[in-house]
Amino acid sequence: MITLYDLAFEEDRRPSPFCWRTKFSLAHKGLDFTSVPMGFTEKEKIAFADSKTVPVLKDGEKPIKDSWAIAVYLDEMYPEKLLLKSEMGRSYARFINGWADTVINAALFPLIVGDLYDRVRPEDKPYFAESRGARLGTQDFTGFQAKAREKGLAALRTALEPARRALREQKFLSGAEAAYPDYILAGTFMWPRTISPLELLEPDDPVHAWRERMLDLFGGMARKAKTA
Ligand SMILES: N[C@@H](CCC(=O)N[C@@H](CS)C(=O)NCC(=O)O)C(=O)O
Repeated sequence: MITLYDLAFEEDRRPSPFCWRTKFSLAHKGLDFTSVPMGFTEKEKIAFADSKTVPVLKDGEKPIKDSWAIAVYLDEMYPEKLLLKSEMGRSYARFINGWADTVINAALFPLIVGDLYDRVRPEDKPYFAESRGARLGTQDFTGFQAKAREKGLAALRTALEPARRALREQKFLSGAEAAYPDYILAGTFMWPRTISPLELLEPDDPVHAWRERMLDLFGGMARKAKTA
């Protein structure tokens, strides 16, 4: 039995971009799993994996932490439909992983931090305010978000240009079919989708059409998730 520990917000919203990478990966492999919701301040739930972050996966008795390590593990244990195909595929996915973490997620966070704060579980608000406040240098998340959106939305769209160029030529980042590079970026888009009314993309953007395709995968798994 596979269990996924997944970050939960108010009204059982599931915004974690890293957990979405794993949910797409499990669906890609057709693996059933049980999802255990946890708030920021319920870290005792994932102590067995020696982790302070989610996703954490428990496969039988084996704990695996970190979304990238989980993808590697799933390919090793369930090689039927690979997430990280060839050596070059794996290197490409590693590059996309770093790009999403350090460029795209970093550009997106200031644009949605106020909406995140509004929807975090009440019992997690002090933790969120302190940890994210220290990162941003303020706990006025609404004001910070409004200011960030003045220029930040255009900057984010520009930062997405490498994906846009690829998606003009091919259906998915991974080619004709989706694989882990797509799940990484799709996970990023699930973050705002589940907690913020902000629309990030123009309707004629190839990234927008790709995002629709990602929402449709696996019987509309991601589309069915609670939105803002
Ligand atoms: N490198 C990790 C990052 C995971 C991560 O940062 N997860 C966030 C949720 S989106 C988390 O658990 N944060 C806990 C906290 O801030 O206390 C991965 O890819 O799994």
